[in-house]
Amino acid sequence: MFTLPDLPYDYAALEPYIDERTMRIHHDKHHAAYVKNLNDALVGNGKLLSMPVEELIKNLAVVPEAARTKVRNNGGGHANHSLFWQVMISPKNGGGGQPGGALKKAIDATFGGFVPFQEKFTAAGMGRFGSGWVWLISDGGKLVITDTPNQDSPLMDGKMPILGFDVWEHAYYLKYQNMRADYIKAWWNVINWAEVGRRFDGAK
Ligand code: MN3
Repeated sequence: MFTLPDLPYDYAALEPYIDERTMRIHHDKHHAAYVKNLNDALVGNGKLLSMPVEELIKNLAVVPEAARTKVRNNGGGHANHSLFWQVMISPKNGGGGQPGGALKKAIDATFGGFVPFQEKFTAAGMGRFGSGWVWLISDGGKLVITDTPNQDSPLMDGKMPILGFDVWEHAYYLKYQNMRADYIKAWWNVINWAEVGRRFDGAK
């Protein structure tokens, strides 16, 4: 059985950038529904129900065909949100700013600095039509910005996401309505670069 992980911080921890009500609905309703639907899709399949969700969505071919689309969407939703909560943190506890260490060096080398990286990532977020995610991927230590529709994950293509950004309307509509650009701008203040850096170091 898959289980909904607790948020690693209080629902209001990301205020004023991401509001408490959005976090409650996003975690307790949306993420919880992905977990429930994933369990329902695999009911009776003890082997797949006991896999880490990241391993499951890396290996969708092992899922019975009748359940595969449900597992793709809901397993992706479970994995993506589990990552999303981890790569954010309250500005009071170090959220925002810029990365350091090896990740900073890689961003500078790949994108020519943090600001050009930010611009490119923001453009990907604005350009993602409809629901989806923007990703920073470590492809054998090489950084790539990409985006996916729906709840698809780079893991489904064998790529390792180190930062994920939810641009579904449910992630921002209560506070920002149609203004996705304002949500993206706010989100930079709550990124947990220490965690993203750990994931970059671990992916190499
Ligand atoms: Mn979401």
